[in-house]
Amino acid sequence: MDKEVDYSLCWLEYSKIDDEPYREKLSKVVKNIIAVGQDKFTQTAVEELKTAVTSLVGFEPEVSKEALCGDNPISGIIVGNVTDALIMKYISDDEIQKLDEEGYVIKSVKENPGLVVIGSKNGHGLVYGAFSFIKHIQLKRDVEEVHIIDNPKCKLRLLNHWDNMDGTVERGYAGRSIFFCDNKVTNSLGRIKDYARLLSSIGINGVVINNVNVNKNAIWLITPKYLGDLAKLADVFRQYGIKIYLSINFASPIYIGKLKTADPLDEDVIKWWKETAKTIYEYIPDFGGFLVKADSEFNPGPYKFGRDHADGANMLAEALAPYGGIVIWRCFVYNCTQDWRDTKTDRAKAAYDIFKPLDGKFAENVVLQVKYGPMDFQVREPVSPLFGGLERTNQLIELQITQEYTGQQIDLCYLATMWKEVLEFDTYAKGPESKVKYVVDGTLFNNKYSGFAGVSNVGSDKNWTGHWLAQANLYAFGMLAWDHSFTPEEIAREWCVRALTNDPFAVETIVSMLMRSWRVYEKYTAPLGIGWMVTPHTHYGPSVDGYEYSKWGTYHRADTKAIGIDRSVKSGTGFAGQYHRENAAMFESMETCPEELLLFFHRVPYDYVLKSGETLIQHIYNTHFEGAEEAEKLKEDWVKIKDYIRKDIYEDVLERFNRQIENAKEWRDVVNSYFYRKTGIPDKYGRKIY
Ligand code: GCV
Repeated sequence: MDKEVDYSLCWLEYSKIDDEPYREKLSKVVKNIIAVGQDKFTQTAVEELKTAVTSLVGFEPEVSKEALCGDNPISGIIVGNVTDALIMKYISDDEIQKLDEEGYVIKSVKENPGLVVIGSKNGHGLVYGAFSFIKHIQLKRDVEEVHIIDNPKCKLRLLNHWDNMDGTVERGYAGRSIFFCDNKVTNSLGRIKDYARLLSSIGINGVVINNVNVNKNAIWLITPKYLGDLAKLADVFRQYGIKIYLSINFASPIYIGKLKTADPLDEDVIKWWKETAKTIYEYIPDFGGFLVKADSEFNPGPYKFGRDHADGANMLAEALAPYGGIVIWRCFVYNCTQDWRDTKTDRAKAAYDIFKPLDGKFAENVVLQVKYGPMDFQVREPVSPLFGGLERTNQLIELQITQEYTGQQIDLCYLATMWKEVLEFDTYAKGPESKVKYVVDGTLFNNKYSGFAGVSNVGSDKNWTGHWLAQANLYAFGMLAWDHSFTPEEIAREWCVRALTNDPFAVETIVSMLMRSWRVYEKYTAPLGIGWMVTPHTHYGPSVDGYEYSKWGTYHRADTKAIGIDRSVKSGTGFAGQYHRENAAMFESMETCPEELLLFFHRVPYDYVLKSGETLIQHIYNTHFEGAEEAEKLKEDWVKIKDYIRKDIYEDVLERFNRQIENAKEWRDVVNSYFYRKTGIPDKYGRKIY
């Protein structure tokens, strides 16, 4: 595949399979590809299989069409729709019944050894099926007896890019935007195609390409000024089953339409959005829809016009409905000009207070996008009470793949372990087993739209994600969005074999490093769920009081006796009461509150004894010493596998670990000194604090 600049293809890099007996077996199957249909998805699937086989096995397979293959092909991969006669010959009605719209079957034919069939109900499924088979052979799985029937669990599997048109990426740690440069849409479509391939191979079916903070030129993306160029991007993505979406500015009718208002109930405003939608769909017939950050962090929204979020979202939804588009409306709404002296206002409560009363009032093509926690992507937060709280509203979970608060792709932090805990959280909305995963896959409340939105960690860097190992987060996001039953460990292992090395010792070492990295990061940063304590604005490195006297609603309120926020119903802000009964009771009391969230829910004296038998202050010291040591251990492990890793990757990652170790020490010393000075209580093990 032609590349304009040098960059990695991550898990689609395809180096030749070194296991000869396996390659030989495989060669029999992959020497022919029989493409039943002629549509663009079949072409994509065939092209991908051909590229992969050529590199993995070492020869170019023959591609033939239905007419040439006759009734009884000897061996090869048949790719086609389940309604095609040739495919129907091998795939039973029963199997077809099990397929959803985007699902696929991969099956070796018993009566015809050496023949593998990939079938799906629609084109997207065929592309997913092709990528799945490629994964199958990269992982050297059996090709003689393969039988996979797979469907995505969630309908929407989206990436949000916080890319600005000047080429910067808000909270981006991997270089510049791959979509925009100098206020223009990129014409480097080769890289976009490779991006589409990577995303499609992990099941992503939509990308929002611009930042949710929509300013300046980006406001005009929804106009013909940019739509022609965007249509070219959409063409590339379409080929891989991915739709493009745009973030919009709610006040666009004023900025672009020269109207006096953007009031969602104003006739002219309604008309303006309808015309805008019509124009967009003329350029991009399968445009996904709008993502909206409204009345949030200085972005305009319906409040400005005396309306609520349902009024705003539904008006836009009506404009998109004739074309099948959706409105994704973010719930990240809170008072960002709070007085820190005000102890009654609790930012954690805001989203639920605002959106719960609107439950059931949104149009059927509106989806609410809810950050996993009630604050803002901290290393540890409770699950947002909107999951399980919203019972009659479509919803997406918003996860942050980009490591804004989790080490900025300098520090290693594999986020799948955190996401998995979030997904496994039981909301009790309909009794036990009402887990977040069943909210976001739409089954708990029978939603028309639901799924995952991940804030992308991708940029123009050679390795796409800044830290090579941060590719694992992108990979894991796609895998979990496709099927939340995957374990973080199996995802890490798969990614590692596909993208880095297949040496068993190296693989197990890297998997272990990934699996412990979130906890390591948590240990040396803010303790027990209190969050923040980061350097203001940049959000990397420690500043314990950095956000303490700010307007952002992000306080730990440490004094000489205690730290934490009382969010109980009995004596605090009442946030704990936003959960269903079982969880409300659990969070309400210090004794039953999970300890990792203790300071999020409670104000705790430093001499409070934790379940480990250590006091709170001692726990803070211990975890910070441990975290810094464990960061060094990550580097030591990496050094051990030097011989199994490509030299440039090895060196790049080593450099990141050196920086991580410095960061961890800085955190350890700043946090420990802060609490030692506040409390005057020494470390019982007599370690040097500063
Ligand atoms: C895109 C946090 C980040 C902002 C981000 C915002 C959001 O506040 O620091 O950079 O803005 O979340 O999610 O909208």
